[in-house]
Amino acid sequence: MSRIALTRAVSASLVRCELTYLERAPIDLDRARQQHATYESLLTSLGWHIVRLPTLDDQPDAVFVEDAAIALDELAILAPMGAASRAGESLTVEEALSRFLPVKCLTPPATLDGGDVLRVGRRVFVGLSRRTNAAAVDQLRRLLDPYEYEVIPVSVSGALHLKSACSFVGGDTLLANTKWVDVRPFPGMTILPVEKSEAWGASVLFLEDHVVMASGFPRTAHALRVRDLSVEVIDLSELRKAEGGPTCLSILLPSPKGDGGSAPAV
Ligand code: CIR
Repeated sequence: MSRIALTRAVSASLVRCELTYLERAPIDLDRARQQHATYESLLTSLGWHIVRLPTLDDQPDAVFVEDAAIALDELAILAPMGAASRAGESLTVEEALSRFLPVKCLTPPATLDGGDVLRVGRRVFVGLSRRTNAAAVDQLRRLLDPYEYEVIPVSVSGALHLKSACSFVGGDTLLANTKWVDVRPFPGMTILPVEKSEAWGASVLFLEDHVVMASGFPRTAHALRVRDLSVEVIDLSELRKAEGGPTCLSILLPSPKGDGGSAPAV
């Protein structure tokens, strides 16, 4: 049985996206759409069933669906997004998620982007970034305590989100740009550092035996392949100009109970 990935088409207004660390560069919208289609096809070929959220042409960053919510095994969580300009994305995400999972919401003053949430088993690491605050960590901890998740804050600086700076890549391994993320909250994990020349390479989408990564990081790809991971490299040049990466283009729903699968890191 396929697993479900929520995605959303590239908005016509993508060129007006939020930018925090990158200078604005011309984005080729057609190419962005082709790259997004390739991403969706790749997920499909890896056994994911794509459920498309409604297109929101007046929401520039709406293609980066991961930021609007977190999907865990037992529930999904929506939060006020860290960028006020993105608030209009949440409703359609909530509607779609509620078809699959109970949905709970964080409330102001909490702000949280899903890109700051990295789940490894029952541990939920939450990046404290420009988008996600300590109030979100507190609320999330209270919400998830009954489900026996441990919520662990992690300092992020120099990167937009926690998952711009590090990714779980299976076993006990964290691929990380250690300049952007404090790895002390990950005791017991093996840190696989990216090279200085591949600062953005630490953002990869781990799908159990496959890793999806953007092109342009050959050393990181090699380091993952020698760990016996099957690395799928795709061109995300236009979406990267909007500070997006491979994780932010989908919300991966947990596997239905009983199919023998386990949830990926999200
Ligand atoms: C933003 O600044 O919100 C978008 N331009 C990029 C969001 C990328 N999200 C992610 O990596 N999780």
